[in-house]
Amino acid sequence: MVTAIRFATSLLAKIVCSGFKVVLGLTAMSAILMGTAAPGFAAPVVSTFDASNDGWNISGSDVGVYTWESAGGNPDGYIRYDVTQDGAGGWISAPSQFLGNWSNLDGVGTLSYDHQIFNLGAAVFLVNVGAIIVGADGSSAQQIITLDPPVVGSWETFSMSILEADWVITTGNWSSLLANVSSLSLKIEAVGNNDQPGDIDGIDNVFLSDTPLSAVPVPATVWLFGSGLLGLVGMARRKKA
Ligand SMILES: [Ca+2]
Ligand SMILES: [Ca+2]
Repeated sequence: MVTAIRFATSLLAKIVCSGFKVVLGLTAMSAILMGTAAPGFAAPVVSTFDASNDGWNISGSDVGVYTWESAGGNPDGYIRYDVTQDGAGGWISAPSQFLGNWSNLDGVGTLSYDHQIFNLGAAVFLVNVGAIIVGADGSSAQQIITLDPPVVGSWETFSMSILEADWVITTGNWSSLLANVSSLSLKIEAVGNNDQPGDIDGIDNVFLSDTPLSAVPVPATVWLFGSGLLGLVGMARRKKA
């Protein structure tokens, strides 16, 4: 009897041990498989600027003053740029949490932000906003949205699909750009002023999502759509739910 129990215990130990080896083997194999796949972008990421500038680069050699404001945004904190005169800059640059491998956002992702023109300034000849992305390989793409006529004094949301057809590739290649995005810049200075006294602008609620534009869930406090069509999509979704 004792021998039988010893045998059964030993057999059980062997089975557990070999099962453990199989588990170990599978774990090692999946680790190898996972190791070969490039890590995707952990979307969504958002900057509300409510507690700080959230690591965005708002310095620069421009003719104007960048500040983080704790109130007056959409809501609360935001980034503000008071342009004394047109300069070479007028862009703010994203911190590392917005950068990296965007390949999994290709064709499905959405980049959006809120912008307000507080003051147009003098001699207005062009008003636009938009984004530039640059890859570690030197590839770059931009999407510029012309505002005609511009809305002054209220927050507007601008949303861009991460879709090659929507961007102008200025250098290199879309796929290799997305494989390692090393820089994302948003145009905060919206108004061309022909070197006359400049515009005053703000940016709030930068949002990078892995969800298509038409399916982005919309917290009402963050998303005040500039587009009536998008507003209708949002309403349709709420009705269904
Ligand atoms: Ca805010
Ligand atoms: Ca300007």
